[in-house]
Amino acid sequence: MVKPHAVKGTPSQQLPDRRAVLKTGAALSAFVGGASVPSLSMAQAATGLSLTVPEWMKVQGRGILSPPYGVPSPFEKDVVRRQREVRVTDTAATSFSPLQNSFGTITPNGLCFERHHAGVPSIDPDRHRLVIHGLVERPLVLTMDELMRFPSVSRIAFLECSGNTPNWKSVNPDFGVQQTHGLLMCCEWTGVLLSTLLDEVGLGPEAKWVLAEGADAAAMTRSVPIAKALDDAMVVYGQNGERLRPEQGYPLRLLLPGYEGNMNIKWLRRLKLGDQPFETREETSKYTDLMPDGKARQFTFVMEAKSVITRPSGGQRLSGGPGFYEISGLAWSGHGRIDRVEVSTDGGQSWHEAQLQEPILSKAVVRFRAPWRWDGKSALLQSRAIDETGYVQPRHGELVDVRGVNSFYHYNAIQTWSVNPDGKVAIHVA
Ligand SMILES: Nc1nc2c(c(=O)[nH]1)N[C@H]1C(S)=C(S)[C@@H](COP(=O)(O)O)O[C@H]1N2
Ligand SMILES: [Mo]
Repeated sequence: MVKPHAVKGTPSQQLPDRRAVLKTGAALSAFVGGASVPSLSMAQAATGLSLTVPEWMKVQGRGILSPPYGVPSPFEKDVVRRQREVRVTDTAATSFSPLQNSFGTITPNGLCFERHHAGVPSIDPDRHRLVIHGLVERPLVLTMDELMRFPSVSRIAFLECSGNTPNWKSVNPDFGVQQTHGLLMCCEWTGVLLSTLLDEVGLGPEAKWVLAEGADAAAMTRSVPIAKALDDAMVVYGQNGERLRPEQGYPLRLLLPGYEGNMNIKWLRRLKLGDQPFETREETSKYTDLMPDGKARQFTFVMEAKSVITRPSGGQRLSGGPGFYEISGLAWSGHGRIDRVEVSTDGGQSWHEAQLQEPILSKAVVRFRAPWRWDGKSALLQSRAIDETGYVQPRHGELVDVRGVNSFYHYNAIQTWSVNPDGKVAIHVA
């Protein structure tokens, strides 16, 4: 029984037809409508085995406040951030979010990826200050308490390091989605619109760029065009309903929705208005893309549309043999909303529109899902995102044709996972 494909934005609420669930091998198409689950668990339930009373039903559970700040079940101990290779230093280092274990769209605070150039400073919020100066009428020094008195806003936005997915020249056959795409997070951020603060200080007529500086030992700085500063830039102190985590910039960070991660200065202490970009430090001038003709693309701030299947993905296994599996993943665009996501199980020869989970927010991660009946043969799983500007996520060859292979940043091509007949899923090495 094949049910009509659910329309975009509507989570499937149809329960599988019981006989359709148990029916195997009858699917004509690789993509099935509605949903079904493997029959094994039902068979077990039928034997009554799963009705024995487990030990945890025979004793009282642990009490409240143990611990006062909750942590995941110990059975989830492997769902953690990881590094990709052992670094020489762990203060100038990177950790990756376990996207393979993610559900929905929000990254839990303890799993947000980390990118630090000089470690996580330990900042006393009472002694932290935000200075706004340069081409302004009334320079300002704000305490955190003062800053938090300004009108606030909350928005959900993704943040992706422009070094995410280093697939320009080759892929590492051992990488799963945590290693290939884990420099990505999506949080609900709360803070003050930068335009509100700039209104308070009064912008000088010459002000065209804003220098943002962090209070870490790297004193990381980036320059932000004034149009972005006046549009949707925020200085944020809240992350998913609590104060920012130290790793994410406690007590204050710059948030530039859709812009490359690096410009979202953490531990923000200074904003200086000027009439040109302030790029001075070597670290920031590196954020360019070297093109085949030897020229470098500069000011490539906006992260273009991208998507990846998180389940099934490299390192996972289709453990139930041939049958129904849900393909699920994430899509995002720094240019706005995701318009649609298409999924292929034959390496891009044919595409099927995936369901998008609402809400579909501008510059936020979207969860897509597509039902799939695996026939037990080799398959190549891909997803491609199309954003509201009409931009289509490119194939690797299309991207490389334009950009060459000398870039390091801004790789956003389609990712391929291969499924072997034994059920093992791995990165596809072309
Ligand atoms: N002050 C400061 N801000 C910083 C960095 C840093 O090292 N110091 N790293 C940048 C980089 S390269 C990225 S990708 C993001 C990472 O943010 P996260 O650590 O919250 O994931 O922060 C950016 N802001
Ligand atoms: Mo980054």
